Amino acid sequence: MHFFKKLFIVSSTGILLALAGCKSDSSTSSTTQISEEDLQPVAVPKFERDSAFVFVEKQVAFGPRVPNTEAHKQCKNWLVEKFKSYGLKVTEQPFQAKAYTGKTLNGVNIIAQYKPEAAKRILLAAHWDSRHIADSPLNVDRSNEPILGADDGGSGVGVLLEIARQLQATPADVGVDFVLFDAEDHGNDSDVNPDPESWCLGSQHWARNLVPAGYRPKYGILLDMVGAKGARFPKEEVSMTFAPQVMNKVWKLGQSLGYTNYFVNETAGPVTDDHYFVNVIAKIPMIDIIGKPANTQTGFGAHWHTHNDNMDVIDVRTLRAVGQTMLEVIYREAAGRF
Ligand code: AHN
Ligand code: ZN
Repeated sequence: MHFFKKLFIVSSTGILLALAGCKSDSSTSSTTQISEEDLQPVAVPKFERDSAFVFVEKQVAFGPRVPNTEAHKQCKNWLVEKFKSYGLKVTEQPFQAKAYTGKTLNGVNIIAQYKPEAAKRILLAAHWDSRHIADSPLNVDRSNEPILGADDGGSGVGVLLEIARQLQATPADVGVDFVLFDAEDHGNDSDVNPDPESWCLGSQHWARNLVPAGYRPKYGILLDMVGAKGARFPKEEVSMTFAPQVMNKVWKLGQSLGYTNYFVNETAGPVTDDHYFVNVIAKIPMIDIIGKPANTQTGFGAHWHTHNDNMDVIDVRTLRAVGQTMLEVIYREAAGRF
């Protein structure tokens, strides 16, 4: 009897709840080996998709966030103040890096810590800069002008800000470090001379100069292009190489919440994104949730690195699918159930 009861408990939520109700029966006996704690459902706050949308809109309103520009500086100040207003400990990590163009970029990584004293920590990241040119083959005009990057940059940051807001409203027993990388998108996209190291200059700097020093989270999750209408997130290869368990758990959680059109069980080739350098240089296992539709000319959405990457491509349902899944990860991690 004992054996069967246990089997039922782990296999059916309905029966689990029914048994949990029979408290007088089991409180003194050893019929169940599942602790009271395991029976508690994890309470996860609701991700407010409209709030995340407004955070994307606000970034875009500054104009393109290209290093060495006034819009970049203004947006940085706003991001820092926003995180501070949610009670986080914010550190700016300024750096200089030489771009492939020969220009010296003045970058700033932004680190915002929730419960900096907590031992158990996770890393959530996105890039906050936007691309200096619209060099996709699909772009039609003004190719040498910077893009707004509503999806490419803005979306991930918008989702993270909303998560920070939720953490202040509903405390979680886990440390969360938000890292906004700068100068991710100032790389060389030429086919003739592909240069992976020209991308992700902020994350390369951070990975070599960790803030906080000696930082060792359990794992990291990078959000890149997580706001476009109809986005698909295949399991990207760098993520699957360095942190397959995290990847599979996050995808399962997203699917369990009903976001099956977004978190698809497909694989995609490797992307040189911030998580690559965090994995390779800092040796922190990190995955990338990145919008990557199947069978497109560029490998990314049609708006990628074009002037169409503006608020018109942003869909609150996509922001919510990612944001709610991230909240599920955080509050489950806090309950020791991720
Ligand atoms: C390259 O195109 C080499 N990496 C794509 C990383 C990226 C750019 N993510 C957003 N913009
Ligand atoms: Zn980009």
